[in-house]
Amino acid sequence: MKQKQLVIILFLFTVNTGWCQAPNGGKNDLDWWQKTIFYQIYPRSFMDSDGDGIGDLKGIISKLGHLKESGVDATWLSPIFKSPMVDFGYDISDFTDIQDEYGTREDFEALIKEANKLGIKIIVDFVPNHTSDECEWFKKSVKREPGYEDFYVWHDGRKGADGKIHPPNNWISVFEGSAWEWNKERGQYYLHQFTAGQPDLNFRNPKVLAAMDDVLQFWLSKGVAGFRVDAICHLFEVEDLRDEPESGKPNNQSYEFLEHIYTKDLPETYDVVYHWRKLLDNYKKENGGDTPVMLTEAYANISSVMDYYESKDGVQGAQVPFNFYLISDLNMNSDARDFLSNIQRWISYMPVTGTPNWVLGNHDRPRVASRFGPERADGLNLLLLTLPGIAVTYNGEEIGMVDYRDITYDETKDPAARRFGFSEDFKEISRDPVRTPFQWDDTKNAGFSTAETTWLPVHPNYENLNLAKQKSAERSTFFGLAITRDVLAFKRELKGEDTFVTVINFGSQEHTVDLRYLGGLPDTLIVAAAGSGSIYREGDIVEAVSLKLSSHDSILFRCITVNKREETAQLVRTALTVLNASIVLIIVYRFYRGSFKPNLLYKSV
Ligand SMILES: *[C@@H]1O[C@H](CO)[C@@H](O)[C@H](O)[C@H]1NC(C)=O
Ligand SMILES: *[C@@H]1O[C@H](CO)[C@@H](O)[C@H](O)[C@H]1NC(C)=O
Ligand SMILES: *[C@@H]1O[C@H](CO)[C@@H](O)[C@H](O)[C@H]1NC(C)=O
Ligand SMILES: CC(=O)N[C@H]1CO[C@H](CO)[C@@H](O)[C@@H]1O
Ligand SMILES: [Ca+2]
Ligand SMILES: [Ca+2]
Repeated sequence: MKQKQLVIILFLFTVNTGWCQAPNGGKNDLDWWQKTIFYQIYPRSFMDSDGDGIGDLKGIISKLGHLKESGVDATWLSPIFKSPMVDFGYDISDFTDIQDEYGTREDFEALIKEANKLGIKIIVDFVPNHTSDECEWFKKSVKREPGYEDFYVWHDGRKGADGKIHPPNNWISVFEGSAWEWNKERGQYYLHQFTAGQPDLNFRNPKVLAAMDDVLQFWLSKGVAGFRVDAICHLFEVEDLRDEPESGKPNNQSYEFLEHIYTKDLPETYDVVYHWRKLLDNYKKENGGDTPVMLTEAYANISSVMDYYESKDGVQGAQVPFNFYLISDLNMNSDARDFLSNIQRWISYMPVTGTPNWVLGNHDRPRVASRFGPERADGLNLLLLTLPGIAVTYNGEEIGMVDYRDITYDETKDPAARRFGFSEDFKEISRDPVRTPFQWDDTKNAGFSTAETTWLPVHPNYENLNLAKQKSAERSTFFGLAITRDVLAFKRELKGEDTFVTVINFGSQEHTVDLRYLGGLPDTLIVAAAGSGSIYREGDIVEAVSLKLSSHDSILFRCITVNKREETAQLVRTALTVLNASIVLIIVYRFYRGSFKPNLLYKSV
């Protein structure tokens, strides 16, 4: 029942909002990033090519075909740069080199080349807020080398009543405990909003900004299609280092203990984002090629998030300020009304020039199947892929992977969880359950690695839940036909379900086609969904023998037997009420300002 509700809102939404009309008149003037799926790869857990139990770049290259088949045309990689791995790559010691266990710069160049051959774009993670404490910049700053003295946020500390030196204020790190660490060599505290191994850069120093600009230029010149900007809302802190007020929540070590009004979402942050957008735009002006994109990660209130799109005066910012509200504001108990208002809220706040985006998962949050229930995973995937705008998903969600909650303390790697110690409830905090290796097939380690032990254990459910199994089920029913050079039609026969027919006119001319070429169809078909430019509306009944198509038409039909027709027509008129878990096996469509994009979804078992 819940899935039915989900689909109803999805359908109403896609059909009834202004988003179905392209504001600029055509569907072809959409830029590549406006009609794509961004698929996040967590490189450590995606595919291991050399049997050391850790995923790597060559592994990713070997699995690009999966992305292609899944309809993914842009992928963003969690950090692959040199790092002591205190926070699994989010502590970078060299922003322009590749971590040995992931490969080499040559491997990265090969990845870009191979991906581009398949029409897949590579986006890298950009972590500007902090470096590793093993970064050369930090080492130089510790030594107060000229030019680097103020690269980080240093402070003498304050003398307490006990006569001892204490941190300069009460700020707490996202990973708990004081956000300040004493550095003996320099004899000062440094700020770290994350682990002590991740000192915050001082963005009030123009040299820091320039150094980060260079990092962006470097990777652009290597052919990346853009950047996913990490933890952007933590970029600035107030200059006078005022104490933050208490929130009223318990546990004075926990991040929630304080209201983060002086360390998060500061107005200066936005200027940096607008500055980087200009850098990307200038890069394109000077070098041509596809538009480089910026995707920003900020968990913040909605007005703050919207400012990442553009300034009050229309200065452009990130094309994709991640919309985390499907993650943060919905859960197991959410119903159709909750989803609908959540979706509408984003649209209501978004600037008219913006493109909506929908994020369902990442390497920090429990998996969709674990958050909403495994039986709703398909419904949520369908929602994600059919909402207007950009879908952002995390590797493994396409097969409905679930969190592996039984990782022991000994096996736990996440620093945020390890600091709790054995006795504490590290499981509540750990991000490892969502980071287990991708489940490719039912062979050893789910086909991820030939190693005896993998860096995180493979979920034991892999024998039943894996891509190969889902694909073999999926493939058996595909039948396609190019009826004319312009018109692609295919039908999907699903066990125990009605048959679905997809018709796409790729051309700009009108056509009249005879769908009976597909074989085994009834004389009449019912329109289940149609693009905004179509003359058809859901619930319309057409003759299979002569189907009129307008230019660039795209229609999804449902085949019904004559005696079921009235009953089903009524249903379809209301919504695609029966599009439930099993029907996700069909190729689903993304309704985007009138353009359809087929995306292959694998059914979770
Ligand atoms: C934090 O709480 C603990 C336990 O309640 C207490 O002992 C400690 O003094 C508190 N620390 C601060 C800085 O308030
Ligand atoms: C959103 O956050 C910003 C920055 O912290 C704050 O100034 C603003 O008042 C907040 N708005 C709402 C509606 O809470
Ligand atoms: C929907 O899914 C259920 C099981 O999840 C299945 O029994 C049913 O046949 C499916 N189809 C329809 C049309 O409800
Ligand atoms: C979702 C995400 O990327 N989270 C990252 C935010 O930044 C911190 C520190 O760099 C990481 O630990 C998180 O994984
Ligand atoms: Ca490896
Ligand atoms: Ca900062």
